[in-house]
This record gives sequence, structure tokens and C-alpha cells, in this order.
Amino acid sequence: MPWDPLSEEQREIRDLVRTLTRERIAPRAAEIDESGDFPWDMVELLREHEIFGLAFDERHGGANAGSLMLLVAVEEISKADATVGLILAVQELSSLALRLAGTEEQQDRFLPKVASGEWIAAYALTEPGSGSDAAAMRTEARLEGDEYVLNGSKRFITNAGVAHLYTVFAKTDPCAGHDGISCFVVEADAPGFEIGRIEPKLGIKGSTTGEVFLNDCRVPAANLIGAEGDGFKIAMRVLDRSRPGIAAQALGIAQGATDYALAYAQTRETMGQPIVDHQMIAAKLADMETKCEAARGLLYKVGVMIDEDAPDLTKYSAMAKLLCSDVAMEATIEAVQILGGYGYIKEYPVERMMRDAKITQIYEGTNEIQRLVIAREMVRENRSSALTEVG
Ligand code: COS
Repeated sequence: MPWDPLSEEQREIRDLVRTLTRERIAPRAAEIDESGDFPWDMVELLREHEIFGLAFDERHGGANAGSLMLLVAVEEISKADATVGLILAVQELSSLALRLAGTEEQQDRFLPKVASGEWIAAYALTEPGSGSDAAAMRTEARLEGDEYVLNGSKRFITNAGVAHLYTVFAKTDPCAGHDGISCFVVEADAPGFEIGRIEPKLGIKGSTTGEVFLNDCRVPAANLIGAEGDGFKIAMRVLDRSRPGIAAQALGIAQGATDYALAYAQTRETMGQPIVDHQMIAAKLADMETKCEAARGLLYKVGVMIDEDAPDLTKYSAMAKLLCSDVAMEATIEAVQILGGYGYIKEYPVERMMRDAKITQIYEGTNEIQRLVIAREMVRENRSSALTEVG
């Protein structure tokens, strides 16, 4: 049994998720990719086994099992199906603003439905003209009586059209830059809330990615999360805690591809021996395994940091997202190579894994943004070199 930092109870939950993944999720993975339909049966499975509530407080119907546990669950599921892993990760992303900055009344109103999975949630930050530069958003919200009226559009929104609750960012003061952004809960049936095009994509095909239009969309003033102007910082604090979820999805894909390639290499023979006995194949597998394990070390450390409310989370969260997603891309490309021609056809899962891996280097902040965040934090640390004089 490999070493890990999990408690006995956490291992039991991991075993349950592993069993569900092997018996119920893996058999659906190719179909979900092929049809591109949102897998409501998988949502039902996660609901039934109370997986959505793993990291939520007991007060909101959760298991209070912590962020590390959630990351492990996303990783395990994503070994077989990155779309289903994403559904779990995005439920976390989309409820974090409420959990970090919502009032008790707001939390009690919304979180139990999200923790149980009765409601699917979405996070609407990105716009057609503002992705990496989140503060450049143009969606506006103005207070009219006891309602906010939102106007604008959002793009690349995961769970668009299937979510019941959207965490939406909009400018309440368009002249105030970062400090003019506010955060709202918008329910899918709010007047003026519309879903636009659902994008056809390279991978994670069962997950919806779509446009959201806010045309004089009215929400109760009580749906403002935090104070007016708190939105940008809330968005960043959320991403510090949600990027590890994407890292976990990426690591799951990487390990899933590595495990599949290993099993294949042990049975496939060329030149009179299993290809795993050819040194060039063995070296690829050894590198894939080593990179997965290194990525896991960083990811689990970040899980513990979130659970312990550690400072400098920003840097470590960005590092975990960067490393795990780059490892996912490298490992899946190598897995396809190890399977050769079989790696390139749909009968085998590694081409799907390679397509699914790509998005993990892009969403929740491109890896270029992660590098920028990491380097900024390094400069802020103001540390000294072991060599006393530099330059
Ligand atoms: N936690 C808390 N506060 C934060 C923060 C964090 N992680 N990061 C920044 N802030 C604060 C800063 O301290 C600053 O506060 P003051 O104005 O009080 O000094 C304010 O927010 C503005 O920060 P900064 O100047 O760093 O903002 P930038 O516009 O330069 O943007 C990046 C920073 C690029 C990091 C941000 O826009 C980003 O993360 N972009 C990617 C967005 C993304 O991931 N989108 C994916 C889609 S959402 S799933």
C-alpha cells in the first residue's frame, strides 16, 4: 500500500469513490464523450452517495471531510472520467464565494441544496473580452430599490444551462477598477437570465460550456455576496481554493493514462516480448509515474494547507494547478505514444484522456497566468539568496 497523508476515515471514503469509479463511472466514460450529453445519471450517483457534500460543513448537510478529501475524490473519479470529476470540482468552485463571504442567512438559504447536489452550481466570471484580465469585465449591476439589475454577458461558463445557481461577478461601479466589482448569487429562473450557445469542444465533452446573457436581469439585493466592491478579492480567494480542484482533475487524468499504458505495455508484445520490457517504453512509464507522484505531493500539500487555513495559499495553489496540468498533458501524450496506432483510435481511452487533459492547462486561469501569479508571490516574499550578494 503506497504511503499517503490520509486518515483512516478518509481512506474509507477514497475506497468508496474508487469502487464507484470502477463499477459505475468508468463504464460510462466513452459514451459520455461520444454523446456529449450532460451525464445526469452520474450527478444522481454522486447525490446518492453524498459525494457533493464531502467538503461542506455539517450545518449545511455536508460531511465536513475537508478539502484534501475532496481533491482525492476528484482525482479518483478523473482517473476514469474527467467530465464527472469536473462536475464535482465545479460544485466546489461555484459555492466557495458563498462559503467564504456569504452571510449565515445566505449560506443557509443556498448551501444545503448545493451540498446535496439537488442544485448544480456555476461560476460566471469570464466574459468574451475578459478572461486572464478578470478585472476588465464589462457586466454591470445597478441597485434599483431592493433589487440589483444586471446587464452583460459571460462566456466559457462550465455548467451553463444545467446549473440552478450561478455565482456572477459584475461591476457596481464601472469607474472603480478592481474595487468596483461585486459578487452575486443569480438563480437560473431569475427574470432576464438567459443561456446562449453551448460550445462544441475538443474534450470534457459531457460538461456544458456556454454563454450566459444578463438582460436587465433582476436579483434581490439580498443576493449580493459580501459588500459592494468586494467581488474581485472574493473571486481571487475562491480561485486560490478551487484551482487545486482542477489540479486534482488533471492528476487523475495523468494517473489514469499512466495506469492504462502500463497495463497495455504488459500485455502487448513486439519482437517477442511485452513492450514494457523494451527500455524506451519502460523509461516513458517511469517518467510518467514519477511526475504523477511529484504532482500528487504538491497537490496534497495544498489540500492540507486549505484545511489548515495556511497563509501563502495563492502561490501553492497556482503551482499545483500548473504542475498537475502540465503533467496531465505530458503523461497522456506519452500514453498515446505507448499504445501506438491503438492510442490514436477511439476504441482505447487514452486519446480521450489526451483531449480532456488540454483544458486543464487553460481553464481556471491559463498556465501562463499561474506562472505570473507564482512569480509575483516570489517577488513579494522578498527572500534573500544563500549567496549574500547578488548583482
Ligand atoms: N487573494 C486575495 N486578494 C487578492 C488575490 C488573492 N489571491 N489576488 C489579488 N488580490 C487583491 C490584491 O491584493 C489587490 O488588492 P489591493 O487593490 O487592495 O491592493 C487586488 O486584488 C488587485 O490585485 P492585482 O493587482 O494582482 O490584480 P490584477 O488585475 O493584476 O490580476 C490576476 C491578477 C492576473 C492574477 C487575475 O486577474 C487572475 O487571476 N486572472 C485569471 C482569472 C481566471 O483564473 N479566470 C479563469 C476563469 S474563472 S473559472
